[in-house]
Amino acid sequence: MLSLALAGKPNAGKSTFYTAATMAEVDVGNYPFTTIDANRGVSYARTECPCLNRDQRCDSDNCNDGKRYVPVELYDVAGLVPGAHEGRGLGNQFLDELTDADAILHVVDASGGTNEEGEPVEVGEHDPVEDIDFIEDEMDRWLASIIERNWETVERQSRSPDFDIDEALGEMLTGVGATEADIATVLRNIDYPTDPLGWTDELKRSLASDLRAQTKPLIVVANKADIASDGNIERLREAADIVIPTTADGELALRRGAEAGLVEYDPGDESVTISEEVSDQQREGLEQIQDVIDEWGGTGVQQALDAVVYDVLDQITAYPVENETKWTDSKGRMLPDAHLLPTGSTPLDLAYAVHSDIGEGYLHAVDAQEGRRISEDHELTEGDVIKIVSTAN
Ligand SMILES: Nc1nc2c(ncn2[C@@H]2O[C@H](COP(=O)(O)OP(=O)(O)OP(=O)(O)O)[C@@H](O)[C@H]2O)c(=O)[nH]1
Ligand SMILES: [Mg+2]
Repeated sequence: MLSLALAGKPNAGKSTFYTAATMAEVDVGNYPFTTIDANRGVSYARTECPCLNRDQRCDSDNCNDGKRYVPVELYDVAGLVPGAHEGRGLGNQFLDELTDADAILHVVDASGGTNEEGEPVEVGEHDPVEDIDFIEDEMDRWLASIIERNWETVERQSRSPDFDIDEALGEMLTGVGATEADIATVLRNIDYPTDPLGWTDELKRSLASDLRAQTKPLIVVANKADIASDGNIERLREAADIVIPTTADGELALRRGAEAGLVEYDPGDESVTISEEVSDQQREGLEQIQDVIDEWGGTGVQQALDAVVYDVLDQITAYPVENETKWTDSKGRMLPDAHLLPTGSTPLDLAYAVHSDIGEGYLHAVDAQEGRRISEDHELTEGDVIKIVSTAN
């Protein structure tokens, strides 16, 4: 499963985002370092279910009238302050927790109501644009310090006659969550000596930051958009590539309201239907959230998850089925599973994602929407419904 981490300054709203996105109970408080141990849970990316192309909607628990929710792992870690790589705040422990994240949702308090350390100040007093770069900088320094610590080992290995710099770096960097492909991509773009003694500190640092950019892509969640000035949001948008104005608090209220039957709302919807039963005060609160939704196209929570999964990590959703006409599994359930795969994936990749045995016994695949066989190296696209024929099924 893809793994997404919520990172950012203390008090930015990470745990609120996490609670809204997973509906798990965690501590939320208006003081720094409310969260100490990472919370891990399941959240979802939203897409259009292929059942919309049929007369009948599917019966998956993760589909609501064609709104399909595909599971991803989300985790909420302790707040990070400048200097974390040197152990400030809860420092290094937090950074280590990012090792297995595929991407990072950087939660920023766009209202400027918390200072550099995450302590509450007057709304607008702190400039959130100043918060944008420090996470990447902290991660770069953290990675650089790991590389520095392990460099001696690489130097020692280089005395052996069959030493290979790429192999040695590969071994070292897989430990911080990089794949062989990541390492190859990064090394292709820098010029470096084959003798580890010839590497300058600057070169090691640029290896660290290139690797971070490759393995930890990031978007900015401009949270507390309900109380942030439009000017702040605009300036954040100028300062980073992908910025999603968000009210995590608002999303949480809507999800709880939906659970209690007070509103009709599915995560990611652009409108909310408020029941007659709410109190005047509840109605006022809900209407304020609707204002944020109208202004930014959603509360931002679902939009941020979708942006990371589909735009940043470039995933597609594929639906394996056993029956290519009914789109069902062996138990007759229609479109029971959805798999996220990187763009460019093939039916064989999908087979392996379902189960390694299915992949190993792969014979051929059928595109169930088109009703025709497709080759092993055919490139899958978003929403493909695929029957895999394998010796293992
Ligand atoms: N106005 C507003 N307040 C919010 C929003 N999201 C979170 N908050 C408030 O911000 C404060 C901090 O929220 P948390 O979710 O605990 O923040 P955190 O980033 O997990 O903080 P640490 O665990 O201390 O790092 C709480 O008082 C939340 O109610 C939002 O969208 N709008
Ligand atoms: Mg927290």
